Amino acid sequence: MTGFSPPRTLLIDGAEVTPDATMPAHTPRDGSLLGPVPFAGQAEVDAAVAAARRAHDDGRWARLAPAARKRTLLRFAELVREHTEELALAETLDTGKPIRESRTVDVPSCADVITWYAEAIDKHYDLIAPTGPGALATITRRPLGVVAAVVPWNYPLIITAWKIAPALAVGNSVIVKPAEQSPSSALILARLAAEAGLPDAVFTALSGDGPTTGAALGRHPGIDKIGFTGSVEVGRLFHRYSGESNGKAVAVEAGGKSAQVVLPDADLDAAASAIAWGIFYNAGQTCHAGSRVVVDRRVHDELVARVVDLAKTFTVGDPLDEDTVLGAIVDRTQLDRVVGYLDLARGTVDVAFGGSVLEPVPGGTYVEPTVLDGVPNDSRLAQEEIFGPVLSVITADGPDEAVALANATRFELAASVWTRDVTTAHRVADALRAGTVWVNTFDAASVTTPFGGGGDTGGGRDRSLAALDAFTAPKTTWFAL
Ligand code: TXE
Repeated sequence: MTGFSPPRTLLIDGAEVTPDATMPAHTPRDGSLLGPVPFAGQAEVDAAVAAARRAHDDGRWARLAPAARKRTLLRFAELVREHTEELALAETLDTGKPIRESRTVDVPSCADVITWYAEAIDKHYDLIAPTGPGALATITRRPLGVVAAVVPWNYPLIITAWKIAPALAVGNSVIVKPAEQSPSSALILARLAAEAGLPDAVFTALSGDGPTTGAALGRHPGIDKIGFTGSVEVGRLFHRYSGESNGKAVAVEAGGKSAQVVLPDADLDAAASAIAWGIFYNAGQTCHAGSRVVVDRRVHDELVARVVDLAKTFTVGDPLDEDTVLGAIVDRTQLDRVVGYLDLARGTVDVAFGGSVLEPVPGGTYVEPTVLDGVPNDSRLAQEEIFGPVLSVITADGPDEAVALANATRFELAASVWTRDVTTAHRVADALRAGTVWVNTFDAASVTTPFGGGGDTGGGRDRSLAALDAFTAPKTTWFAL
C-alpha cells in the first residue's frame, strides 16, 4: 500500500553485497511484511571490519583536514534532509511511530546532529600541557580507529546520529548495527553517506540480529569501541564480550525509570501536560520516559485528574495518519511485555485510565494510554522499565520523601521537579540522582547537552562535545627543548 520496501543489499567497502541470509521485516502498523532485509553474519561483519580498518589505516578519512571532513558531513546532513519523506516513511513503518513525528522530529534531528558535529570539528582545539620550561607536551585527540554503534528501535535515526556523527567527525571508521525491528533507516543512511562522498568503508550499516550480528561486533578483535543503547542485559553482555575479546571500550545507555516529582506549589497544568507527553510520546518507548510520577499527597487528586483528562486526548491511531499522536508498539514481543505489566496492574493498583490493547489498524500492535495510581514504589510496576504508554503514580509526603522515592530506582537517567520555589528547585534538583534533571519542564533536549546516566542505565554519554571526546584517545607528544 505504501510502496515502501527496505533496501535489499548491504554496502561493504563500496560494493553492493547480498548476504546469503535475509530476515523478514514486519511493520507493527498492521503486522504485514515489508520485505526481506539483508542479514549480516560473521562473514559480512569480518569483511566490514577489515575494510573499516584499512580505511582507517590509510588515512583516507582520519587524516583529512577537519574542514574537509566537515564539508562531507554537511553534505551528508543535507542529503538526509532531502530524503526526509523516504526516511520518515521507513522509520514509521519499521517502528510504528506517527509519521508526523518521524518527519518533524526524527529525520530533522538526525540531520541537525550530523550538522552540529560537522560544524564543531574544525573549531575543536587540542591542548598544550603546562609542563613548564624545558619541554613542550602537546595533547592531541586521535580517533580510536574502528568504532561500532549497536542501536535500538525506539529512535533509530536519532540514536544512530548521536553515535555516528561524533565518531565520524573525529575521524573514526564507523559500523552501525540497527535493531532487527528497524533496519531500514540505517541502510538508507549508509547510501546517503556514500553519495555525500564519505570514502568507502568509512561508514557501514550492517542489518542483522543481536545474538549473531551484534555479538560478532561485540566480540570482534578489530573494533576499538562499541557505543550501545538498549536493554540492561545486553549492555552487560557487551562488557562481557569486550572482556572476552580485545578489551574494547564499551559505552552503554540502558534506559531508565525516570521520576517527575510534583510538589504542592507546582503549576499543575504545566506539570500534567509534561507528564502526559513525557510518558505517551513514542508510546512510552523512550529511554528517559517519565514513567513514574512522585506527587505530594496534597495535590495528588488534582494532578491525577488533569493527567487522566489529557490521557483521553492521546488517540491511538494509524501511524500513517497525519493526525495520530500515539502510534504502535514496536512488535508483538514488546506488546506482550507491556500487556504482562497491565495484567499485573489489574487487581493490585488503581487503573485510573486505559489499560487495554487496541487495534486501530487490524493486525497491528497498540496499547491505550494508561495511568496507574496508588503504585507502591517498590513494586515491579514502579521499578521495571515497561517501555509502553503506562504511567505509575506514587504518592509522597513532603519533598524529602519525594526525593527519596524518586531516587529509589536502579536507573539514573533522568528526573524532573515541579515547584515555583527557587530554593526548593535547587535543593531537589541537586538531590535527584540522574544524568539529567529538568526543573519545571520535561524532555527539553539539545545536542549541546550530554545525555546518559549511571547505575543500571550505564555510564555512556551521547551528545555535546563530551561525545566527540568519547570517540578519541588523547595522545601526548613530548618534545625535549
Ligand atoms: O533490547 P535489546 P530489546 C529496553 C526496554 C525494552 C527492553 C528490551 O525496556 O523493553 O530493553 O528491548 C542488540 N548481543 N530498551 O529486546 O535486546 C539488538 O539487535 C549483541 C531500552 O529490543 O537490548 C539491538 O540492536 N547485541 C532502550 C540492540 O541490541 C544484541 C531501547 C538493543 O536490543 C544482543 C531499547 C546480543 N545478544 C530497549 N541481543 C533504551 N535505552 O532506550 C540484542 N542485541
